[in-house]
Amino acid sequence: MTGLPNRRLFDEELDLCLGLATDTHQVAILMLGLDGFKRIKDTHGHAAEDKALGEFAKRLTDILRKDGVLARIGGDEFGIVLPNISSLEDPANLARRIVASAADTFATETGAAELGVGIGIAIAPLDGVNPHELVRRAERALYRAQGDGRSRVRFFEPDMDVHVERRVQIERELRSAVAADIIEPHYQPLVSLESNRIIGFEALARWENRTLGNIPPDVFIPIAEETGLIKALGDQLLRRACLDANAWPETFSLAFNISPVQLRDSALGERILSALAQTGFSPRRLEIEITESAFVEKTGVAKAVIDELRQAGVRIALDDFGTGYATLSQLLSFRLDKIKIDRSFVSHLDDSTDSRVIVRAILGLAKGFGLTTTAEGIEDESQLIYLAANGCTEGQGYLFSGAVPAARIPALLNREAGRRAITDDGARSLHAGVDALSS
Ligand code: G
Ligand code: G
Ligand code: MN
Repeated sequence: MTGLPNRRLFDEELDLCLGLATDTHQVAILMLGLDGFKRIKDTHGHAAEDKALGEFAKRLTDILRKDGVLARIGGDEFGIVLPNISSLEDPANLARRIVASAADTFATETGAAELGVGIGIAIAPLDGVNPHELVRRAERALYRAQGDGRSRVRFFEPDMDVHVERRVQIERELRSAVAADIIEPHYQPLVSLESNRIIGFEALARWENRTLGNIPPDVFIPIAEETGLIKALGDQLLRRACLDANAWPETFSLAFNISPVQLRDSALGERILSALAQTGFSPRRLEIEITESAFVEKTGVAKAVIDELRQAGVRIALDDFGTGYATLSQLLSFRLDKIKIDRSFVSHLDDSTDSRVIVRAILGLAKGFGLTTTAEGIEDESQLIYLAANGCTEGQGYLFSGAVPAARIPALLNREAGRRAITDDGARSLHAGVDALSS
């Protein structure tokens, strides 16, 4: 399909080159992995996947010419041997050119696809002379590059061995956790700053693993995305969250996070709506949280999914606002219901004029467009008072509660009701603070 040599030929060539390697005659091995490749099949189908592979192979061949040996190692992995480099700059330059060439979109029958390429580099004899060992080390550097983000390049470093083993272990455990459906949502209360009452919960995935301990979502969600497990995991979490939320007071909303990678799947809207139908949870009570980077994508898939959900009555919240790189016009081309102010601004309300200016600007912007606002990461009373005084409608943070398991929600709601009965109305005490502040 790509017309390139295969793994066996690659190994033979590598053997030949390594036989000549000395301190003054260094050999570089580059392992390349396409970022976002699995998504192409999901979004554009199998034929598109083959076409993109062929196109990528052609771009590589054009760049490399006769300078080195190029092979397709497997699926979406390619290998390059540079037989005689004059300095580490040679492989680094080549890697940069490859990354640049992958940045152009790939044409498919059903539209343009975006790919990136991660590259790991090992040098002989510096990093070893055994071909298997060197390929393994270049692959470890590649793993690390992919863990760093899209289209990254990394040289092998000895300490990578450990991390990669953990990454592989997490991936293996994640597979069985998803198969066994044991990753569960916990719930963090969303509080109305008007009434000072809980009005809903945000679902936050929690995974307690027997051998690895507690693995946070910022670690396992990206791995789930890379491995394609995110589809099954997202479905499981939403279904569970809807079932749990069915036990809450009927006015309570459920906020659920969807990553930009999930939003590249054009069937996502349909799957969310069918989870709602199957669990009998009303779309009007669901709020989907999306970060800015989802709005930058050019493909329009995210927009179509968001439109579909909004049509059904689902609300859309812009998560971690202020930390991304979307332009205002990109954001405004989507219909939104809510902006969540990133906790980095909230945590500096006390000590940074800039944060106060930014927060007030966001609140003004939201008000102008008729959007509700949630301040994230409220940890103390003074932040709460400042936000309420400036018109923020909702809050979330450790001051109220962190995320708790579903089973603890009744107790949390009882505690809230009890506190209200004993200590005077929470809303009144909050508003006393607000009055004091503005007088
Ligand atoms: O819960 P905190 O506990 O550590 O969450 C860390 C990050 O993981 C947050 O950015 C949050 O949005 C994300 N996250 C938590 N749960 C989910 C989930 O179910 N799906 C997705 N896509 N992201 C989640
Ligand atoms: O990106 P998103 O907003 O979905 O992530 C929510 C994250 O914020 C989770 O990791 C959650 O555990 C964390 N979080 C929630 N409340 C607070 C808080 O008051 N302080 C801090 N530091 N983190 C919080
Ligand atoms: Mn969120």
